[in-house]
Amino acid sequence: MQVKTYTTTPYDDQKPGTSGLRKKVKVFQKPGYLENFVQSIFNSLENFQGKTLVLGGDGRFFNRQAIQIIIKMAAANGFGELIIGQGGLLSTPAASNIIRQYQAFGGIILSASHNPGGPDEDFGIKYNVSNGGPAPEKFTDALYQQTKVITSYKIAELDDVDLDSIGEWSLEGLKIRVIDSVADYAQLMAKIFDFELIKQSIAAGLITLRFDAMHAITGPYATQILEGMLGATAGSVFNAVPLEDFGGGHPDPNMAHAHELTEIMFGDNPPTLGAASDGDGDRNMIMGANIFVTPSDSLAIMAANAQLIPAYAKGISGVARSMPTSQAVDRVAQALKIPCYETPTGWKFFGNLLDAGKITLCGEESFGSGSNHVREKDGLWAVLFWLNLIARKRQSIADIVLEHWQKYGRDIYCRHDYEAVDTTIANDILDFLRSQLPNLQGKVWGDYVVKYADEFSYTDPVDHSVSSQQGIRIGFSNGSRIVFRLSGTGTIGATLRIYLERYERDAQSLLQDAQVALAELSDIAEQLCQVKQRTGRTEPTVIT
Ligand code: G16
Repeated sequence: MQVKTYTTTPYDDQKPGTSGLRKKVKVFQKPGYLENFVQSIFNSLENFQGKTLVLGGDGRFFNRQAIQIIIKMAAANGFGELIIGQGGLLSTPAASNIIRQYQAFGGIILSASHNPGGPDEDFGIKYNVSNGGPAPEKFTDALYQQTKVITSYKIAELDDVDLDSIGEWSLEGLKIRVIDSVADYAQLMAKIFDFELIKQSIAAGLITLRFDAMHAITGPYATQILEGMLGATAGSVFNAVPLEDFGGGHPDPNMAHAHELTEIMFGDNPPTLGAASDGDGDRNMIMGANIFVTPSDSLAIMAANAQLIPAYAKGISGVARSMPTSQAVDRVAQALKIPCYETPTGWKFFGNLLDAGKITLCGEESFGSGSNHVREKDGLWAVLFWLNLIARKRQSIADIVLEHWQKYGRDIYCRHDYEAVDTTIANDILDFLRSQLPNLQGKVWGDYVVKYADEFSYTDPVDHSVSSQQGIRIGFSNGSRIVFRLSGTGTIGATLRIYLERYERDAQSLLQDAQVALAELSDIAEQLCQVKQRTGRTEPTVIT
């Protein structure tokens, strides 16, 4: 195999964020930009010669070109085998499964998740390790150091690989396997859930559903599983064809962006379940007829009912949630007498807990939930969980949620995002918040008395690594919380996220509108961070 070494100079902006490196496509198209990052990944790895690398992405613009470049770089650097999703497509959870199932050394996943796609939009790349999960911070820190000192990268002189034909062949000593992107994942789902029961419930008309694939990666997965294997009516999955620009949409499954689904679920004759997934298939939104289930509630309800699902029938060992996720699941864990871990934002922080068997289920407010079946959050898995749950309980989603609140109380929750804020202003806001922390305890706003105010720091219970500066928490004596942090996934300026949470136990108040119930906390948040005053904005860019 002919290998060419190209000299290069470092780019200074290749620090991975919450989930890999995300930038505008135009940035990735700069000479050597992608190559520098990929070579830096390889330079941070050891003992991979002759081993297997999994490759796939969410199909967004630049996916195919990037995959051809990475194939040649992986070959030049000494990988022995590449497993690639057909068409260069693999959802993030499917890629995680392939890494585990085929015992690969690791995988490169190309995605900017829920961010828009197209020539002027976003692209992303991340490395997953042999457990199938995102590389831990120790690795991404080392990788960042490599990007700062890189001087050359290697590319094998090979023809482009035919990504569209399933098969196996050898290319000058390198084994290449192009696999069906959906088949292994679909089989895994059939092992976890009671497909027969769901199928019967759908056939009997007890369950109807609509799934918005948002022209993103889950289209083929959802069509095969929901319509093909479970018998949902043709067309139940809509926006099902993955497009390089997601049809011009923003593939983020929330009520702001999945508005078509939202209209169906709050319209006449809504189906039993409505769901959506994101660009790379790891996020999910769950809706019932006239109800939106917050991701934090969804996690809590899953934990409370896990024993109804075949794979979790013997019980769950523990649960985890990211720090800004509501405390709803904590209450379930307490009732089940199992541990509940609070981790920083980022799925990578669940990996050690899952590997060590300390938790079975985990989730985040950012529309992500998952279990020990893979090491990524999994959008379609969550949808199947809810379908299995409805089929077992024979209740509507609204009734399941209400019953849960009646038993555990409700953590009324929402997140306010201020996007594309000038980075200096955003950093000043965080500094301003930090400066107030020592004096906040005991401060009173009406019913809200500050119990604690701190900056979240996490010590991993398995490898004892410490992650500090993971968000500012203000906790109140009535159980309410306000959390502030800057997003690690945006590509323009900074995104300030404000997470609001209020606990309600009173049966008469369970059904309140979240925005109304959280209005006072939102005012307190503004007094604390002054985002409106400092940016001149009058309201958040997105409320989820
Ligand atoms: C990624 C991470 C999640 C995180 C989310 C939002 O999700 O995997 O763990 O919660 O970003 O992060 P941030 O608040 O820093 O923007 P995804 O779906 O974008 O890959």
